[in-house]
Amino acid sequence: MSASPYDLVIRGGTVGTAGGTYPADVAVKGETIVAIGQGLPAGVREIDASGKLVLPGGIDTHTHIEQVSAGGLLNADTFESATTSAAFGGNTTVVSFAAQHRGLDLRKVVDDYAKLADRGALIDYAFHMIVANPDQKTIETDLPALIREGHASIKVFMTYDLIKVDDEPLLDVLLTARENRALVCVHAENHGMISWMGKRLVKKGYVQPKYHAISHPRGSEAEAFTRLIALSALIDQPIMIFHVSTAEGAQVIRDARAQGLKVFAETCPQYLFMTKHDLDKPGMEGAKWMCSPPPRDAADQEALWRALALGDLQTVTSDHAPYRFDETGKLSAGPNANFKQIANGLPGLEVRLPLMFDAMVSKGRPEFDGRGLEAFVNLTATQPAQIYNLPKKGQIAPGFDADIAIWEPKKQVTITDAAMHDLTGFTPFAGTTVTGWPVTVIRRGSEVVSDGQLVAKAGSGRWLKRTGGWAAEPTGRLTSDMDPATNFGARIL
Ligand code: DUC
Ligand code: ZN
Ligand code: ZN
Repeated sequence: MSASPYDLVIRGGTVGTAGGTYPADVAVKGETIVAIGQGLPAGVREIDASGKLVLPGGIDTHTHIEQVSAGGLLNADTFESATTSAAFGGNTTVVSFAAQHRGLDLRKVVDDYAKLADRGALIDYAFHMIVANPDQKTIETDLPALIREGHASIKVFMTYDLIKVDDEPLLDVLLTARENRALVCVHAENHGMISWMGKRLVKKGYVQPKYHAISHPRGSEAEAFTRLIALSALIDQPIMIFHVSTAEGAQVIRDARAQGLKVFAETCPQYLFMTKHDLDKPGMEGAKWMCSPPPRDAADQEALWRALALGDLQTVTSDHAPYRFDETGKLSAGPNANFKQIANGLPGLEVRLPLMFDAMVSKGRPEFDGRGLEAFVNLTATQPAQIYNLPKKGQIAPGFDADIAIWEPKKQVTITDAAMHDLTGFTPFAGTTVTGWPVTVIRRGSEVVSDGQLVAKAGSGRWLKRTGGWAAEPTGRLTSDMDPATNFGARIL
């Protein structure tokens, strides 16, 4: 009898891809998907997926894991706890941050985070390099070398006193990214507006968590997006705008893309399912809903859903930023801290996909015109892989990594603090009931979660080297400011 050609066959399920949904078996050899079809020969191992959806594992491209904040606060998760939580939520890849702070050497920072992830991660991972110290060594030596070594994305902040990068060094970062073929991700809010509002509010005694939402004016987002887009267009460098929260911000992105600019953008569940009113809770409770930018209004939620359906926004990430509701996290400045002293961020790795699946597939958000499942896969796995240069991820197709989440589409789950596998201790989505949950999660052909049980070991995740191409080419069009033909022959780029 000949040996089976397949190590694993996932049999009898419905395969969901960005392009369509159809019944099929999926065969895996080693770490790779090798065949898709009906009635495939038996594999060495078989998983019965009848009645279930077989989807690409989720890719969460904005997660803060085991990260030290600019203020010196270590967040609650380790790579082991965060990636365990991610896997229970149907993910097989995360991109987190190697966070440089002022005065730190970027190469050492990247090495340190790489060691932590190598030891702890259960699913595959990559890093965005946060640049907060754009000195000559970082810009001219470390960034080019690290990009060449496979760290193909950079993150910068336009706000936050201790890490913000002003326009001129931001241009340096954008140019270095262009010359070395990396994507630049940006936290874009107008620093002056936020800082001024925050000081005024606190001085007048408006200190509860709900005033955090007021301290980030809606216009601070559109202003920073517009400025950032002008900076990136000047040197024709693709950008990714993180966590879009307002209708006006989404419109700025739509207009830029309509001009053919290489502007990508994401939003997050907190902006699709929460509003600023969630911060209005007794005492300090509202701190659990505090993130930056803050959740906005119901009309913004609707605008963001439309922007997702229109393709103006291409990914939905968690912006998982786990701070416990105690003195190690949110309340590190004491139980009566003002909102400026409370760490921003909320956990979301485990619930990002179920929340989106429930809205787009189970409840069938009308914007997606009956193609909610395809759009869900596209926004949470396929496009993230394409934009961030992960060529073997994000699709169920022969030749791709066998990163697969098997979903029970009718399983009802009420989200609770206790059920989460991260170390934050709470979820702002507690009490929400969703329909649809991933029950088995496979990473490169090996189960990480099997029928709701964790079976993978810490350290089995792998660093994803992102080289050999640039997922987001510049437009190739120079602005008149940079075109030698219109500026007395000067070659600035
Ligand atoms: N906002 C960020 O920009 N990062 C972490 C968490 C948050 O709320
Ligand atoms: Zn941010
Ligand atoms: Zn973030």
